[in-house]
Amino acid sequence: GSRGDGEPQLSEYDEEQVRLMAEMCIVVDPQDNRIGADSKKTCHLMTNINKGLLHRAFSVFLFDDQSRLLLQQRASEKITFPDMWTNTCCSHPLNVPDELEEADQIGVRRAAQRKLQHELGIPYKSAPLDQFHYLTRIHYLAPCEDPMWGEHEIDYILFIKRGKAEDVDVKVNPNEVRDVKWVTQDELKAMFADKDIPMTPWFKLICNTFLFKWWPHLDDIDSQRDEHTIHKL
Ligand code: DMA
Ligand code: MN
Repeated sequence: GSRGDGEPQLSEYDEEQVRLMAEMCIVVDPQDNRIGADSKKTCHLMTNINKGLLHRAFSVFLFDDQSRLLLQQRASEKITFPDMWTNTCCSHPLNVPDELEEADQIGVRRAAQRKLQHELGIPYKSAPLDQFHYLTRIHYLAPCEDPMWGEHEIDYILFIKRGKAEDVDVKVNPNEVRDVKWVTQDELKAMFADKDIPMTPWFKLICNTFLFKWWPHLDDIDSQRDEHTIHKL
């Protein structure tokens, strides 16, 4: 909640998640040009989003050898979108030299590797930088259930296909992730049809536009790439 003076009270939230609110995100214009940096907290407050503040993000979709997608349920500790089901891993490249590098989306790939490890315990060697397939970017805005918080991002979509599900060494960080689940296309559609299963807004948008069009092409996924367009969803 807020004290009523516009400055949100973070003390009611999980201490570790509050600490992460100090991370510095990359602020961009609608063409994804870097125009500055601001804290994760500042970037996710709807008061700032409503004034146009926009930041860079990524969404990883990790598949096994049977083309099943790994989903996660966000931890109850998350300040934004707690307990919702979503794609494998999402976060932000940070305003540090390694993650600002734009050639071949290398900064975003490094951030994806870092967060797969942090949220799901997937070792760096199991997610090599050159095995992420960058597909396209989406631009979306979505408030949280608590309307103080929200997302307004240019989101880089990354696909990565691994081997057997049992060999993808998932060890969840319980402060980030409550549950995980491997799903086929039909199983994901069934989850969507169940109104009692909460899904994040960006995952819904990607499912309703591109995901089921891309999924049959996993073994030739670069054929689906649209690297220049920023899709306004
Ligand atoms: C933010 O994800 C990124 C997208 C694409 C919504 P997040 O809230 O899971 O970020 P973090 O894990 O850094 O809190
Ligand atoms: Mn964000």
